[in-house]
Amino acid sequence: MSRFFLTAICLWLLIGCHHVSHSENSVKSISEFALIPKVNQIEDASGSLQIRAKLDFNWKTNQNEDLKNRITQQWQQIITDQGTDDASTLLEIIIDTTLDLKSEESYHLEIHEHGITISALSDEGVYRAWQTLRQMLYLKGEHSIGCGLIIDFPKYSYRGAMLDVARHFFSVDEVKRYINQLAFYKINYFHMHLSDDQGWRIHIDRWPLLTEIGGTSQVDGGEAGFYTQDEYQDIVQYAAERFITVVPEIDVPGHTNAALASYAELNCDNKKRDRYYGREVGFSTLCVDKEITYQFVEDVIREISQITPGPYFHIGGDETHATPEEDYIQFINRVIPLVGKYGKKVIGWDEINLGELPPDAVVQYWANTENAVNGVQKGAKVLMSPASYAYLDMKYDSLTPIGYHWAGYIDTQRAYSWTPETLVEGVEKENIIGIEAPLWGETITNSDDIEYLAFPRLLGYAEIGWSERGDSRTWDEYKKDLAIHGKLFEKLGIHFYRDPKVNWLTASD
Ligand code: TNX
Repeated sequence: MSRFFLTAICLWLLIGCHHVSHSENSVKSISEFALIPKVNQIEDASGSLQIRAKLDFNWKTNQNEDLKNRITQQWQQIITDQGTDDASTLLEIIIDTTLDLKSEESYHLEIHEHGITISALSDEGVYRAWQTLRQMLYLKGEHSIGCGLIIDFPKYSYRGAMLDVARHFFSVDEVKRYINQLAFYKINYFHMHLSDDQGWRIHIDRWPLLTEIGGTSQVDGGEAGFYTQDEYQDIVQYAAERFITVVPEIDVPGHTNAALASYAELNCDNKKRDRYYGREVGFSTLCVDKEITYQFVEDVIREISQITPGPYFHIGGDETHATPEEDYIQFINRVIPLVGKYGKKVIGWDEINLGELPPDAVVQYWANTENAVNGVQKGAKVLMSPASYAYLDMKYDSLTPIGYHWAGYIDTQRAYSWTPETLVEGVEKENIIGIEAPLWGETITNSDDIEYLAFPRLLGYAEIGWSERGDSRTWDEYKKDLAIHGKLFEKLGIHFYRDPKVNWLTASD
């Protein structure tokens, strides 16, 4: 009798298990998810987890109320099906500084049958893990996700995107929209090109005409603008909530017509320049022999540094065709220490290698390999932004309606097909802090334009910067995952370029 009973239980269990595993066939195992950037380690386990609209948070230590609320809100935006019962999904957060993880951004994300556990050294790791999980929630299809463990960490600590708000002004909301999109792909630095010949975009208390005059122009005219310091701080804060660090750039000594149009005394001949609405650059320079030039630069660096929590200040330094080389070196050598004086590390375009570089300087490589190598030899680090691979303002092909092609066409495949540490001989992995994708603004005027040029190429840069994939992931493999992100772009309302090399899926697929 009892034997019969046992057999019955066993049978029931067997059938039950069978039933579970049968329904699991349609549940995606975690290794099947099209995660971009590709996670570094992933292991499937048996079983699956039901995903419910209701979230049961268990934040073990140092609960970050703001982050918790945002995760809850975004969860509920994605999982709208309330179901009929009152069940919830458990999300457990463990922040433990003694965990054996490689960086603050590293995390473990475990899906088990009773819930989801994220462990990290800090909120930053939790946030990166949340982006992975967010992608899984969007892509899961079914109500369940297969069990398993993801162990993830960044290859490079700097994965940036630059937006040029000087050639065309972008509103605070447009900037935030882009920052929000960057966060989804684990970009962690946002570089703002805040001044150029065509416009000066941040208010400086000591030099108010910079924005009163210099803030009114942009390429081809139209309504330009600038950020008050409060607005800039609002952007910085918005980025910080997404664990993105803002890097402000004031481009000197060239690319300064907007400043030279605002203050006569910054010009060697004491004559104000006209405002500039064109595209060609390389004609302007601050007057390097005047003391007031350095007062000006110091005021600007001080005021912006005081409202910038991040470690970097970018001094531009590119294309100074109107500044004789000797003058340029003299200028750079006076300005670099000012950045240190206000507690920041200096970044400059690769031309700044001509100056004396402190050990924490960063040279942003964009075109000239000699400059980058020379920077390395002087002990600086390199930020990789090779124009012919990583410039988001390059056209995809000859039909792209906006953008330039002076560095060649960059389609989605080309944007993905380079490796920072093998690109320039003499610039090795240990010299590189990471990569950045600049988006210059001469030809773009609104969020649609930004997104059309950034998406889908940005995902490739995000992956190159984040994933320790070596050469193991080919374009053919990557493009399959990318195709699936077409669905996400649609859901998120991202106006992207449907590169014909990719078989895009749509939201209804
Ligand atoms: C070069 S890249 C520039 C920018 C232009 C860009 C257009 C660099 C450091 N300077 O001033 O906007 O080309 O692609």
